[in-house]
Amino acid sequence: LTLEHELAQAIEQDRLHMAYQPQFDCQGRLHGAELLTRWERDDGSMVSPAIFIPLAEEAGLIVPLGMWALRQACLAQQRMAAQGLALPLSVNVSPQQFRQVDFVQQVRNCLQEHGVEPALLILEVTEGLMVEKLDETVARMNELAALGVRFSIDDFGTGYSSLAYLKRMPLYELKIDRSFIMDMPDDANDVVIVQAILAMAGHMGLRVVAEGVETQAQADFLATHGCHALQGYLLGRPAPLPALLDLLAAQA
Ligand code: G
Ligand code: G
Ligand code: MN
Ligand code: NA
Repeated sequence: LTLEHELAQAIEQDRLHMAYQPQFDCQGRLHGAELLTRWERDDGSMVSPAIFIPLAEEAGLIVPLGMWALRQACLAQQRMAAQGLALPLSVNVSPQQFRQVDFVQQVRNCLQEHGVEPALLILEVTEGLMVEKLDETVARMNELAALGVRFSIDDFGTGYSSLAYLKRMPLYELKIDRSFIMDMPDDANDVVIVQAILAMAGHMGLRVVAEGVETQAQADFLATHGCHALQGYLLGRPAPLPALLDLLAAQA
């Protein structure tokens, strides 16, 4: 059995797992969570998403995998609602999934079936989405935004997005890539880049999440410079849903 076939089976048989990484605002309040797919093989070994996400993209499995992830977000919202809780959840959407003709319909159905408020769903897209068919991309984003779904640009700063294109998109948030956060605040170049992103986002009315926050010095710098939310090992690792529900219930 090739790794590709194994992955196809794991998706089909609902044997992937979802991890939830919390995001906190700079006052320390839980503000949202990102869903990160995990794959444990039958022999108990974990396959890194750095391996299986590109594999899924090459094998055309990213569409069913992405749908599975979207459904996990809706199911998680259902569970939270049952406890009187709500928290925006961010799901990664690869360009291939976004470009499916029925993507808008799939998202709409998934929200409706689970009775989920669209504003509680944040779709994380990458700058790779902007490389081609920009008019179609923007039109589709607008359709989803009209439903109330929100968009975040993931790994911001690492791709090829032109700022002119960014301005045309119905965006809610930018996520500063971990590579810019890693060596802060010691690296003067990274400090300047992060400050520039924060200033630009502020002028564009966008919220900013910093990814990969691992040290208190990074968190302090980001809070001081107006970053809205922090995600990273300093604040919380990706963990199963019950851990997130406990965090949320504890501050309700
Ligand atoms: O923890 P981390 O190793 O989970 O994730 C590595 C990469 O895999 C990240 O770039 C993340 O965006 C991506 N990833 C994780 N889960 C999903 C998913 O459900 N769909 C897509 N498209 N990418 C994912
Ligand atoms: O979707 P994206 O490419 O942003 O995926 C986030 C990735 O970063 C996931 O692989 C997640 O497990 C990982 N991650 C989250 N927080 C940290 C952190 O503080 N440090 C490092 N090194 N990785 C992190
Ligand atoms: Mn992401
Ligand atoms: Na990212």
